[in-house]
Amino acid sequence: MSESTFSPAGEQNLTNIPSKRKLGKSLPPKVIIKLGKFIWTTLWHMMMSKIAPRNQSGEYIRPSSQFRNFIGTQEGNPYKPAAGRYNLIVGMSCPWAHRTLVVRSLKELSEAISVTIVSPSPLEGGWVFNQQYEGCRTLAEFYNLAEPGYTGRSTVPVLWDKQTRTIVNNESAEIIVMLSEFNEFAKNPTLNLYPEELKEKIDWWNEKIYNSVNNGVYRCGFAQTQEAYNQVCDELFATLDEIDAALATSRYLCGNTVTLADVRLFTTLFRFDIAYHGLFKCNRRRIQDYHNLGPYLRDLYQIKGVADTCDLESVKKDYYGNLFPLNPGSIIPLGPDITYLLEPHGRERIGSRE
Ligand SMILES: N[C@@H](CCC(=O)N[C@@H](CS)C(=O)NCC(=O)O)C(=O)O
Repeated sequence: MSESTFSPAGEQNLTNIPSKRKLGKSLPPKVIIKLGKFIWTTLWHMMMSKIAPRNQSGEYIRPSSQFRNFIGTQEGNPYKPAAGRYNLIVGMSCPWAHRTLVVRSLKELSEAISVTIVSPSPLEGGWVFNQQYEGCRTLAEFYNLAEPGYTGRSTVPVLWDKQTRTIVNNESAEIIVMLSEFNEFAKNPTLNLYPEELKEKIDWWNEKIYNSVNNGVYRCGFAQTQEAYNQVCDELFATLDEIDAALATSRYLCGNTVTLADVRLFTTLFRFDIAYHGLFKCNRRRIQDYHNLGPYLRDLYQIKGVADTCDLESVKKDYYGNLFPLNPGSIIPLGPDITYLLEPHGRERIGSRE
């Protein structure tokens, strides 16, 4: 809304308010706008600095994850692979947690690795367990149980070791590597999402996709200056254009086989038209309007087990309802209808999935 279109909409209702309180009537619109803008902008920056630390030019800087142990069979490693020992804590709206669910589903690890779901609490400003877990109500309490005095972010996903009661790892990029090597307990052990011969290519895509796309959408949404937003939005769409071009001749990012690079891209693409396009102002184009990215998203969505990990309602509710500084009214949009994700994708013509 521009300043010139401002009209105190509640003016008629003010007639029942004692005259001393008719602030809206006594102050000229210009003053109300200036005052409102000043108060809101100051509050907005204060709140944004809590949810989204920024650098000097107003660009969002994502804090790094702090629990970085690996599950493995090496001597001396206390975290040995085992069925029933580890638990994944996830929020259904979170794209980083979603990656771990996709890998767990593709590798058919649901009997070996359990899942606990947390939901965001707008009042507490963090995740809370749907049912108490390890005696904790909030994820912040849980992080403190794992590491007393912990003051970092209490993020999902978390890979929890029930045996030693410690957080093994809270970095999704590493958890998905660990899970894809859990073959002994997987019902789909032959699927290799990180094959040796493709590692270099997967890592190359990963780096590009993390900065400009996975984190790029957040950098757009959390930018605190116009310049920072312009720059990251350009970078995001330049990368999406580049990926779209690559997908013209390659069924998946690294050929005819699905890899961790696709998993990482998928969870951001799934949320793009639903939340990032509107709430994060990533609106130069929708994914479904891309010539190759749209069908590619449908292709991945239709792989057995993937759609079950996608929770449209949580994505809408959590992004629009909980990121207060970006959507103060917390109105959750009715759309989009995502049944198009089930339409034929036609990607077989590029190559058959291996
Ligand atoms: N680097 C982490 C990032 C995870 C992350 O930022 N998760 C968000 C939800 S989408 C979160 O839990 N945020 C809570 C907070 O920052 O307090 C990963 O990839 O695992």
